[in-house]
Amino acid sequence: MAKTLNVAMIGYGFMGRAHSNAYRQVSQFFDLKYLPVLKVACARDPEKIQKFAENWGWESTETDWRKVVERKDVDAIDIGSPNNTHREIALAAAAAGKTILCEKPLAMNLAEASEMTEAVERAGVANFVWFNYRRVPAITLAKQIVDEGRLGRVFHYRAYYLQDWTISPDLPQGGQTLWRLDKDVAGSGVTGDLISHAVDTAIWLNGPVTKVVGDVETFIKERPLQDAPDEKKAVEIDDACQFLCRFANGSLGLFESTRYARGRKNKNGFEINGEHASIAFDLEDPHRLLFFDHNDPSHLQGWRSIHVTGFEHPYMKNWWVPGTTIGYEHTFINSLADFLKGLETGTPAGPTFRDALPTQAVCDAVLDSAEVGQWQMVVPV
Ligand code: SOE
Repeated sequence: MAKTLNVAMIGYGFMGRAHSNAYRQVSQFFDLKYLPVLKVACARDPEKIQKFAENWGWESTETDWRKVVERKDVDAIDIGSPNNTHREIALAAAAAGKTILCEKPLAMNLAEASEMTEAVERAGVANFVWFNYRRVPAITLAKQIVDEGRLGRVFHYRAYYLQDWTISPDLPQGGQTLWRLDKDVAGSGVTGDLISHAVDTAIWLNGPVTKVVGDVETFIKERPLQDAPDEKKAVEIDDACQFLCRFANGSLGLFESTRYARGRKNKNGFEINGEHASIAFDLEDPHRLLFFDHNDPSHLQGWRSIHVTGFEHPYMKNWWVPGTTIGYEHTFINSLADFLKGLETGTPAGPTFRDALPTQAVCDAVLDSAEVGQWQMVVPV
């Protein structure tokens, strides 16, 4: 018997759209007991949320998230609003006994993330963080290869996440679309927004990070406000962030992230070098996983470029026929499918709020390290 899960979507920006699309499609492509119902979409602007709801098929709208949390006909709250709202909404939703799906980064900092984690665990509500890149089939395949022990001892983990959309000094900060540049709303710059993705993937593939030493830079020191273009405000977010780290398995880590890499729109990738094999992935070529296996006969050794589109590859049997491809939006649909399967089986899909804490702890430690100019131990969580 199918069970409905009445969802409330808070926020209607980029992630509101990505999540709405997932709710609409997941039941068509995955065989699941829980069927999401697009119950209510919420944002402060009544006209914009109405238009959004009509476009995506949400049954109703609200302009106050507190009303949404109180609604008896809502089972799950999806927090897709800016980072500085995550904590308050999550605490209220947990107290109301709602299932919670939260956009990344989980919170503005580790203290908030820990409070949110305690709240969902105390309330016993299902919870999930949308670190969607785990569900790129090629990245999930990398996890399978690691779990199969094919790498042996890992020596190096290298990751980058590069964009270029904030290079212009005329780009304003704040407001509805540029809040990612305002520290009061975003918490941090590329550290929370981009490197957090790379760290989530890294911890998932290579285990906990124990210590970090990082550096950050704000290239443009002042920007106009989106809502008051004649006014300027100091920019306090990190425009670029790089750090070295140590993993608990002894491997060395190297991470780089920036919004100032001209020509790089969303270049997110990593390479892992192990004793027996190496793996490399780049989101600009999302269907391919590169794999080098030292166990191959020596005259045949070389990097294999696996086209991750076969029925034997993660998620792909739910989509089209082998060799055809899927896109960015499917990473959200795959994530939602796993989350709903977790509700069904009682084994929660990760990352739960607790699973996301180590990422938050690494991001905080990197920012602390950049401030004091020294290695920082990562708070064990
Ligand atoms: C920033 O530009 C951003 O939209 C992030 O917020 C997303 O998490 C990332 O996946 C794409 O880039």
